[in-house]
Amino acid sequence: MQQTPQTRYFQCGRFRFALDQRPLVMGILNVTPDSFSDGGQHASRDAAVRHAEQMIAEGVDIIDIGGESSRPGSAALPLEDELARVIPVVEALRGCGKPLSIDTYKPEVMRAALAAGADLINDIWGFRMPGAVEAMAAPEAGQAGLCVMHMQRDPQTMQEDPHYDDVVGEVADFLAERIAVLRAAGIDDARLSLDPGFGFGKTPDHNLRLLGQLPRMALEGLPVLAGISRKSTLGAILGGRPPQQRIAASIAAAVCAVERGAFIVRVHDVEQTVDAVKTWWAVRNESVTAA
Ligand code: 7PM
Repeated sequence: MQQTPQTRYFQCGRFRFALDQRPLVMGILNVTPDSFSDGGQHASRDAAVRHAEQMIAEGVDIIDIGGESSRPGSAALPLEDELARVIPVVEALRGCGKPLSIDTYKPEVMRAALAAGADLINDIWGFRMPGAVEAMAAPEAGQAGLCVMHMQRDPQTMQEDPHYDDVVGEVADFLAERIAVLRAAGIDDARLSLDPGFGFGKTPDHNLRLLGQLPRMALEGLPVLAGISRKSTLGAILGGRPPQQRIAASIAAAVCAVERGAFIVRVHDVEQTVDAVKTWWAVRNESVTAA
């Protein structure tokens, strides 16, 4: 369904965000087993809940829960392991007052997470796995949001000499094709967000071109999510700095993204990014009101 200008918003399960409000900060919550603890699943769940509580205190708008590392070259996590990591965290956090996003491409994880109370599914595969579109179009998915991300090739091979004739045009064409498929399945535009997938089958120059041209990702006026935090393009700009020393660069990149129309920035450093986005918003509005 097409939206009229008066009703433009991003529906994120139980939550609804007007697109003319301050851009949102999505905090990254990795749920990975702690190799130094013998507490197993409970230890990883409890550590994730503590990290989420810290991000909430820092002003996070959306919590993005991920159980599988999509690190370039990494192997896939078995379904049962991903479910065992992610679902207890959704159950523990569903009453936290913030929308819960699940970073997954597996339809079984989507369905289980939505049944457990997740509000948004963030899919690095852009809902291309068999059954993913159907999982999101099912009545059980309710009004859950979707983040449709572009990736060239797959996490194992994507960083082996990425090539495009026109990176911005090719990423936009991919996102347009996915929007068409999701609409045809009956999913409302209000549930959709788009993401060029920084670092997913792209060189640093591809990523910088996509960031510079970010307004071209806002197809049909849909909200754009940008995930640049601590990524290797920032390391390349800084002469090979490691991820923990890319925080100022990450904040600068987040401000560049919101300046170019991003509605959601996905970040590790919530406190600093919230301050930066509020400051950008106040300057944009020439007013401190409701920063
Ligand atoms: C290693 C490399 C570990 C890359 C983790 C990553 C995005 C995402 C990720 C993004 C959306 C990271 C990435 N990145 N989901 N999931 N957009 N929508 O740096 O850019 O967190 S994983």
